[in-house]
Amino acid sequence: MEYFVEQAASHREAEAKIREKYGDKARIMHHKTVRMGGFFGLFTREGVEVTGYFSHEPPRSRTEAPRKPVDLEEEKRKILGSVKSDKTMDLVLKELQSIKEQMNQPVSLPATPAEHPTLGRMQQLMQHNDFTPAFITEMIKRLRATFSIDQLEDEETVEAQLVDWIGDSIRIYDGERGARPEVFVLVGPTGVGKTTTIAKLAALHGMNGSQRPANVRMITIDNYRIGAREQIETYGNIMDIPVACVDTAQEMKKQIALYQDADIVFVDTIGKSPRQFSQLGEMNEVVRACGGSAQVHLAISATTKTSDLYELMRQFEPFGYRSIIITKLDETTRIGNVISVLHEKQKPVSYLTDGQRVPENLEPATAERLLLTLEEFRINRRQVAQRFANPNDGESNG
Ligand SMILES: Nc1nc2c(ncn2[C@@H]2O[C@H](COP(=O)(O)OP(=O)(O)OP(=O)(O)O)[C@@H](O)[C@H]2O)c(=O)[nH]1
Ligand SMILES: [Mg+2]
Repeated sequence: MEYFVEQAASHREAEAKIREKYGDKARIMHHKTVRMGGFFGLFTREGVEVTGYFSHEPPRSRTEAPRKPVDLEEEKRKILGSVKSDKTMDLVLKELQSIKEQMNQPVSLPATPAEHPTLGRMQQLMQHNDFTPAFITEMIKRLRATFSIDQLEDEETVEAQLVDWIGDSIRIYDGERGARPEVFVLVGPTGVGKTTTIAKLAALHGMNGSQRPANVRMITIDNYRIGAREQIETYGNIMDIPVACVDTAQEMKKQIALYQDADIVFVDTIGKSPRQFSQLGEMNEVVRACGGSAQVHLAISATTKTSDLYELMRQFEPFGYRSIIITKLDETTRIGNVISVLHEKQKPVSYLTDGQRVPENLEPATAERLLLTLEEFRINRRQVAQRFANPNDGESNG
């Protein structure tokens, strides 16, 4: 490799000069505007100074074996021999540094280049579905390590594998049974659909249409918002399920004790934005009064943007939530960011909701249902159903 510094009146002229002198393999590293010509600073004109290098080696083909480690001393001698002026010394040192870094890379890199068109397409598909950069990087790395260049030509197989891995990344909450009554608490930000989801859950478990109707109760600690109490009481009246309202930890303890005969107690909570931190703390006091065996679930809307998901999950962490309920799946077509963040935080999903209708628009979470929302992926429904159908099927309806 040899270095050069050339000056010319314009960039185009400099490039032509370089091509003529050093050929097509010449590479430009740096260019800057300089004053040229004149006498003692007078009558100078503006021009460009271009620094670069050219190599005598033939370019590497894509299928060529990984390059052998560079002999650093040899390269150093060659470069120092070719240095024409002090100006290039900095660039030479930088180039040496990069050669050194190349040497520190593992020599046995996978034979598959990152830019294989199939990998590019998989990346685009994931980006289109709003998967996070960290998730995309993880999956592309895995594909690269799994498939040879030849195998990457079969895009359909690669895509099917990617869909499987996305499915595998989704954890499904397998519930906890034993405590009686089972206390199911739903927390989450304002307007995410907590009350509607509590009503849907109560209907799913407690109404006559259920396989085995359970003895269900509802408690709300949402006494602050105008109309909140009426909202849940209306559902209770329609479904003939008792509803109690509590304000304090003391009242919650009493109410749970009164409901000892129930199978499941569903607890609706105050919709607070995570920024209203102190109120979240107060609410946590009341939630704790539900007892140690209460299961807390966090409701998040499928439309939440990635940064808010991280923030929400962090702010509600003190509640010790066991699973996530994804609401409003009907309001977005791109949920890659939700799948990515849940995977990163290793949080399982328990239920999905996809509309306002009670109780229809609720179902136990399955990776299958989430995979079917992916846009533009070729999804083999039968294969996905076989592999990712509800793991809790066959148990009681919840
Ligand atoms: N599109 C759609 N709307 C929903 C879904 N779930 C709830 N909603 C609607 O979202 C709005 C808010 O629902 P609520 O159940 O009152 O939400 P919340 O979290 O209890 O609200 P706060 O108690 O005020 O925090 C209502 O209009 C619901 O009908 C859903 O899955 N999809
Ligand atoms: Mg509510």
